[in-house]
Formats: sequence, C-alpha cells, structure tokens
Amino acid sequence: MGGAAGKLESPETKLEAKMVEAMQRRACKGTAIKSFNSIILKFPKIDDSLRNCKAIFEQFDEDSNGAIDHEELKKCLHKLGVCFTEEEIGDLFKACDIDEDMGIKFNEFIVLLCLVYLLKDDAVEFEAKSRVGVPNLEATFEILVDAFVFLDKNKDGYVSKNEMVQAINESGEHSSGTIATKRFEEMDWDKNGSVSFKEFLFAFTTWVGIEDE
Ligand SMILES: [Ca+2]
Ligand SMILES: [Ca+2]
Ligand SMILES: [Ca+2]
Repeated sequence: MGGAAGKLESPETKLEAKMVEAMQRRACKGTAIKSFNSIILKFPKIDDSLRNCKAIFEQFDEDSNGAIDHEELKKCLHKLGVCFTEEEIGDLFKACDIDEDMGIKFNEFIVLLCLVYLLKDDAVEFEAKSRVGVPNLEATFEILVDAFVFLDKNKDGYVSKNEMVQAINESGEHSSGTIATKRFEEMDWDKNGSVSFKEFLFAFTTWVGIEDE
C-alpha cells in the first residue's frame, strides 16, 4: 500500500513478509549453486521428485475433486505438524490459489508445500512429520531454495532483472542477455519488475512441465 515509494516491491501480506525474512535468513547460509546452468541440469531430478508429490496431494484432497479447499488445507497443515494462525492459513491459501477458483490444484499445492518448507526452516517437526511417502522431497525443496538464494544477489528476498542477467552471465553464455530477459519475464507473473519466491516456484513448475490438469 502507500509509502512504498522507491522500493521495488513491498510485501503485500504478513505471510509474504515472513517469507522474505525466512529467505534472507536462509541466504545467510550461502548457496551450493554455482551457475544457472547447474540449476537447469537438475530439472529432471526436480521434476521426478515433484511429481511424486501427487500422492500427498491425493491424500489431502479428501473429497477427490482435484483441488484442496480451505478445510482440507487446514487438516493438511495439521498433519504436517505446521502451526499456522487462521490468518496465515488464509494468506497462504490466497497466495497459492492463483487462478482464484477457491481450490489449490496440484501445481499450486507444490508451491504451497515448498513455501511451508521455507517457513519451517528452523522447525524440526516439519522434517519429522513430512515423511509421508515422498523420499527426497525436502532435498528437492532445498535445491529450489538454494537456486533462489543464488539468483537473489543482494539478498533482499526478491530477484530483479539485473540479478537474473548477472546470474546467467556467470554461466558464460554469449546470448545470455536475451535468455535472462526471457526467463525473467516467464517468472515475473505480475510484471512488477521483481520475482518473489512464490513466482519463482510457479515458473519452475511450468518449466519442468507440471501444469494443472
Ligand atoms: Ca478437495
Ligand atoms: Ca534481490
Ligand atoms: Ca513480480
């Protein structure tokens, strides 16, 4: 809202502010990613692992209508041992229900789980209870967080176009400027000139070919 002049993006909700904080905390630990290409090389592995989320999704979609509604989400978070306030659950739901049809579809669910993973960074219970039959899921989320930390050079919790250009330049590709711009535009869904972790995750599900069905 008002007073954000001079700032590229200011968090719209408390949840987004928390996400930025969590990302900045995580950024302090550094990143294992050395180049944008190395992220691309991990796509097949990430793809496999994310598809395996389908089983968790189906488990939480109790009425099997292909979407997780508000009540189902509450139960889902409870089962994962995540203690969010009503407001946070509402914000999380709105943040991930991008087509605003009041239900979290599979691709939206992946984004949601990864955001929860980031927010529960310092909480052991998520790790302990998230073993719902999806080996390596957390390792995959960690790669995604790591990739974002790699791109967010100034560690403000958002990726700007300049940071994207810088990241791709480091890979030493010649036509990198165009690639960077293209990738950036694919990620910046609301076209406000910066990419949040949520936007990054949605772009990722598209890149690896997970669309809602
Ligand atoms: Ca449902
Ligand atoms: Ca940044
Ligand atoms: Ca944006």
